[in-house]
Amino acid sequence: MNNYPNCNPFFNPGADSRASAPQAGAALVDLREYGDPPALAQGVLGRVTAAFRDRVEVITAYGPCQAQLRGSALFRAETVPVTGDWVQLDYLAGGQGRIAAVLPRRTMLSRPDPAYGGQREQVVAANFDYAFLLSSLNHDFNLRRLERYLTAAWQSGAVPVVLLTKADLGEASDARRQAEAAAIGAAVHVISVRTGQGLDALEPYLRPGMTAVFLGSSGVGKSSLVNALAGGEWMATGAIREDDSRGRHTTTHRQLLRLPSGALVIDTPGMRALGMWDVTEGLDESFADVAGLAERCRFRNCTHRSEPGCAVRAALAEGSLPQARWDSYCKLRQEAAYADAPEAYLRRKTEKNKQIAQFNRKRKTNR
Ligand SMILES: Nc1nc2c(ncn2[C@@H]2O[C@H](COP(=O)(O)OP(=O)(O)O)[C@@H](O)[C@H]2O)c(=O)[nH]1
Ligand SMILES: [Mg+2]
Ligand SMILES: [Zn+2]
Repeated sequence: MNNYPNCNPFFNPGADSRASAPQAGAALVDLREYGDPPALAQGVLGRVTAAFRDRVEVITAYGPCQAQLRGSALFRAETVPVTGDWVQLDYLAGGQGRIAAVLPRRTMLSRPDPAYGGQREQVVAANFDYAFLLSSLNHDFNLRRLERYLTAAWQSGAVPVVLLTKADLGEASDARRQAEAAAIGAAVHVISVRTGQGLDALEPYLRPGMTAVFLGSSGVGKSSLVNALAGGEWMATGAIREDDSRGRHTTTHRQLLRLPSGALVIDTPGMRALGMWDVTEGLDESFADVAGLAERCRFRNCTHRSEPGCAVRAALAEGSLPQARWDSYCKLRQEAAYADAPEAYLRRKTEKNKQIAQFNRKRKTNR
């Protein structure tokens, strides 16, 4: 669908395309079919359908094309275009486009870049309306991971939708109940690409011009679902090694496709780990139950450890807040603190360790 030949975006069969910048005649493509195109004062507008290290594939009003990144983007001095981005293209003599600017993103999902030891941001995809969070119902199902994805999805600005996949392989009601409890405010659907179960329920999200990004571990069935919705083998899928429920990494880049319904979907390779950036805001949404409890503590700055009138500890004691969910919240909260301000976090931590060491020394000498 999007495997375009290397072609000139501004190609105008009537003009000498090497001599002059585009005077492209009739537009071939209505970009509204590719989302919600922003206005552009100059240059040619395009949406990135696939992103690679040094170039992108773009759809423009004059058809699909390849475009190079500017040198400064390669060295990450400026925004690196990702799949789903709207970009302004310049014409390069020789029949290639070049990215002049990445337009402001409406939504985006980012994580600490594993290639830079987590010190830099890696944007996974941009300008999507829905984040489909896929989790398979075989041994892959992991509530803690789902909580992570939910938090990042809320943070992205899009609407998360949880899809429990491979319903044909097992009983779904337990996982569904757990997912619904964790995914407050997000819809949960149980689906199977094998049997077609639950696919109808996705129609309301897949309206013309809407973009959905597919997220989840490798092997959960993202590409299979994209293919089922697209009605063809557009994305490669992998046989799964059932012993450890890990799929092979068959999807190697992020690809935006247009479905027959008119919706856009972005397929992504599985991510081994979804780190966290600046997620405090997303946390309070994905853990709305915990945040709500904390508001009812007697003390505003309650640490939920030993204060009287602590609503969190009360809920833990009576079991209405599961201990595992609380632990998970505390862990993500700690990571969020680190992501928001790593230096301050490390300073606090070192400070605390010093205090503990001092305390232990004192205890020893007092004995
Ligand atoms: N039984 C069953 N297997 C599925 C289903 N969806 C995908 N699979 C299989 O799971 C494996 C991984 O699928 P793939 O789409 O490549 O996963 P991705 O890595 O998330 O893109 C493939 O062998 C698929 O055939 C499903 O609904 N039921
Ligand atoms: Mg895949
Ligand atoms: Zn409290």
